[in-house]
Amino acid sequence: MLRKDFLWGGATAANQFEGGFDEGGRGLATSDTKTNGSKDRPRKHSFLTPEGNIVYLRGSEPIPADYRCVLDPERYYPSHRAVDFYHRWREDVDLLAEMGVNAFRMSVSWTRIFPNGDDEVPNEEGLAFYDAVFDALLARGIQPVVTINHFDMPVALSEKYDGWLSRHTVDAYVRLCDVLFRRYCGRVRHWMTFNEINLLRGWDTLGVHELDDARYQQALYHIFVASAKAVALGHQIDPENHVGMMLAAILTYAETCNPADVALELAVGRRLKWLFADVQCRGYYPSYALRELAAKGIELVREPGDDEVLRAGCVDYIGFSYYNSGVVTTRPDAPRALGNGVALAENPYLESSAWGWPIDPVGLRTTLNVLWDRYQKPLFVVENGLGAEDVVEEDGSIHDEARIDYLRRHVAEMKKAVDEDGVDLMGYTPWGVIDLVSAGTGEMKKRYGMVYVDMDDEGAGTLERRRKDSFYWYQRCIATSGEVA
Ligand code: BGP
Repeated sequence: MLRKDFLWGGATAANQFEGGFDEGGRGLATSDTKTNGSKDRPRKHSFLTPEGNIVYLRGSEPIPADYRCVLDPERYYPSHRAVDFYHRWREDVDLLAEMGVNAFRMSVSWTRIFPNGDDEVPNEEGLAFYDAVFDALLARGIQPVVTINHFDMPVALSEKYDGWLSRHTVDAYVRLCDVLFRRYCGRVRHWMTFNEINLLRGWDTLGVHELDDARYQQALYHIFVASAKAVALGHQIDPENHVGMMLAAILTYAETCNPADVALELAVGRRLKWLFADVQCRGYYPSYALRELAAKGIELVREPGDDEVLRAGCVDYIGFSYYNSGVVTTRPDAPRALGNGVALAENPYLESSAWGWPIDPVGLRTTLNVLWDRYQKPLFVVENGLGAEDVVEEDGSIHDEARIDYLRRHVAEMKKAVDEDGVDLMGYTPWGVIDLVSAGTGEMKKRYGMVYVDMDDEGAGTLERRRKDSFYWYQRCIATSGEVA
């Protein structure tokens, strides 16, 4: 049986959902300089070169230190209006309430609260916006579940301090947390420090120029320290706070029982996810990671007391996203399959979404078991769902059978993990419950929602909200505690 206080909800992120990018005193974030794209056309950031030209680079490319952020008036940047939650939150909260959820996962926009990331005083207008949203949710019996940092950062911190490469950013982040924990004390009880901490790999999420492996490892170390400090602070300010981590839980299978495939799967798993969960759940770097750093000749710059900080900042729970699994193989010519954050080898036993992500509901049950066995911490599925195109019928209805099928099968496996395997599961918040901009491609047509938003890939549309068939399915799913699955 699911817990009595099981959280049924939906998940979003500010840079994909909120909009109002230059309103209410908000400052520029790295996500604001990211264009839209498609499956075959990657999203890029616009920069101004010292010669005064605008150039476009992917967040994963090393960005020269003397490039400045710039907005190109000719281009469409999806984060600027996103789906306009900033102005439509009342209607959206009503829709969530009608759906029957008791939790709503959203992130705060750092630059709405500290426009430069580290201003002397927080921006009252930004804080008041989240006051209003949280109060409206709570009035409808919906608990806010807040991701403190989801895939963006203040441009000012990147330009002045090289983002997470600097210890200054740790202090700025902890100050943000301090303001959030105090202001929303008693109203927000569930927090996550960093979204998909194992996928923070480019300029947009790290703010680091000239990124290479050594600089990445240092930035990551700072993020671990910042997260640990946030956990301890959250507990100190309100012992009722649950402060969790958020992992892209990419389940990997070895392609064959060839010991070389199995050994490679172990190594890939460590690099892809275990390092991040090990540090955040156990409070120290695992030996395999220390050996790897030493072998590469990377020496992390640490401050006295950091070890204690990491140990004292173990997370209360593991929030994770689960969309697909992937296959690891030593065969160099194995065909690749796309997936959340990383492309691995194809799995002939699975079908894929229209965006090429393998669909593996049983893998969710496996993932829950593996995480539970390894850490014995409460788990929270904070993202799951099918990115698919929707067709609006003439009468306005949307028959998203494939999405219902995906969700139904995943909920069924999730329940088995609880009922038959004894996993401790806190809740389920499927991704993009109200349609929002895709993080990977910046498209609007890659939809996850149960509520349709009338907007296309270039930002045109009325933004009107419409209930899909999955809306009514999820309503029944929640009402029956997942039985309709
Ligand atoms: C995760 C992110 C989300 C989200 C989701 C779906 O990686 O936490 O922000 O967008 O994946 O990915 P996409 O939007 O690329 O389909």
